[in-house]
Amino acid sequence: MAEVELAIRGGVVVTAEGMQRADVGVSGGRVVALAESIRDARRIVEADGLWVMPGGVDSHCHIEEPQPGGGANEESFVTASRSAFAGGTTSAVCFVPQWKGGGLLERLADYEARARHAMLDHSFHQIITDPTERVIEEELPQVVAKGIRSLKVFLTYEPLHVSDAEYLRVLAAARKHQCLVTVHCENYDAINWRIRALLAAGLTAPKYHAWARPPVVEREATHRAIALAELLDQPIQIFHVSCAEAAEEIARAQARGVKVWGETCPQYLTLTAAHMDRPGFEGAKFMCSPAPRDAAEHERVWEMIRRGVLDVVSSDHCAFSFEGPHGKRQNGTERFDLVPNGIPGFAARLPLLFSEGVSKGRLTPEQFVRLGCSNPARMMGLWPRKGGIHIGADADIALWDPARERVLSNALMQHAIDYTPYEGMTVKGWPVRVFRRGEEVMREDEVTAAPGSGRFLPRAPYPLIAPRGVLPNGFPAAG
Ligand code: DUC
Ligand code: ZN
Ligand code: ZN
Repeated sequence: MAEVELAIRGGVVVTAEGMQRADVGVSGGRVVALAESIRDARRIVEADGLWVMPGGVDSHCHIEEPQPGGGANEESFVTASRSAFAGGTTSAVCFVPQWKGGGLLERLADYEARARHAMLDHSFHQIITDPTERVIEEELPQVVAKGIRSLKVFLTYEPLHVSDAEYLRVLAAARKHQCLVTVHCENYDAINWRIRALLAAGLTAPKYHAWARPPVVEREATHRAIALAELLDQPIQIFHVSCAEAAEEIARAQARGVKVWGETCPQYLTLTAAHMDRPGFEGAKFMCSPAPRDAAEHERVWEMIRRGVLDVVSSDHCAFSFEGPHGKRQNGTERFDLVPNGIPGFAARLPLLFSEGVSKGRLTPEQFVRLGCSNPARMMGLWPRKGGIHIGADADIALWDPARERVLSNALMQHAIDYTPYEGMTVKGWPVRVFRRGEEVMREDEVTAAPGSGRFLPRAPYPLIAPRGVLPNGFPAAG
């Protein structure tokens, strides 16, 4: 075998398909050899006792997302990249916003400029909040031509949510342009009705966030999102499923052959509504949507993962510091409904999934790789380049010590945010070295990648998101 640039030797290679003792040879940023022994290498990394796993793919994270009032999320592409590498993730798909009344292209140009500073490889979802004629007919084709193949719609949130008519319009456009549609499923009117009633009763503390959006509002919206996608024969992914009753809607549709997939996040496996009931305003640190449920629900969500109904675990990293003018207190502390939704979770995602999943016996190592690396890559059209360790793949590799125990702290997260909701939790299993396209970017918590070294990942049409060709009465509704 010709000399390789880098050999990772002596580890156990873990992929979605299995585990094997093998050396990994890397040249030109790609995996070029998997063999029992690779001796001829310019650089050798010893991985005895470590698991050699694909770099994580986080297909749902909000990074430096511009805000309608000016400014952007506190997490920049540089700080987010550092945090991602610290937690074993090497690629991410994040969001280009559209604001009601505005277009797509100006926002995209701004976002592209921000992302040029990234160290992690990245692609974009296009959020659609206002599918006007001009947006759909003139701008969307130009967005897709740039290799953006996933559209995101919100069925709740002021001012992001779309009506059913607007959602149908996005579905039809996605079908025409061969995109995936990803959906935030909660019922806007039901939540607002609950919020008004809670406020009128004087129930304003952070814990009432969960009371305003119980599982039924998620189940209803999940059912509706699937039914309308089925009407138009458009593949969709349901984002951040928090509870079994919403997942059951997905399972039923999957059993009918509908192309619908479900994602969940570590917060729905570890955090509970009780966290939002901490004294004072502390509960705001755990406030995200859908709301965290309870320990029994965590086990039901694990069961949905094991059944394959939920097949991606993303972070939904959407970070606001606790203190400061852009943080959780930006609209005061007196009303739960004015607190910005979202929690930081980039670095914690894979360690929590590994620890709660593999170390506690809920998942095999192969399942861990599927949920955190290869399935998100397949779902987003990044496979086979990302998400696996096979000949020709980008050499995005994380060396995990399956026995390393760590207590999660904000410093370990390496993000730009002043807290982590996982403070004090002990995890077993930790990524000790990370390579992105063959370059070592993290070693023992020290991130060494240069800002701007990340690459944009344009996506071509991929078979997973092709319509089935099954329409309720054969009438081609798209257009
Ligand atoms: N929920 C979302 O849907 N997006 C970002 C943050 C959150 O909590
Ligand atoms: Zn969402
Ligand atoms: Zn989100």
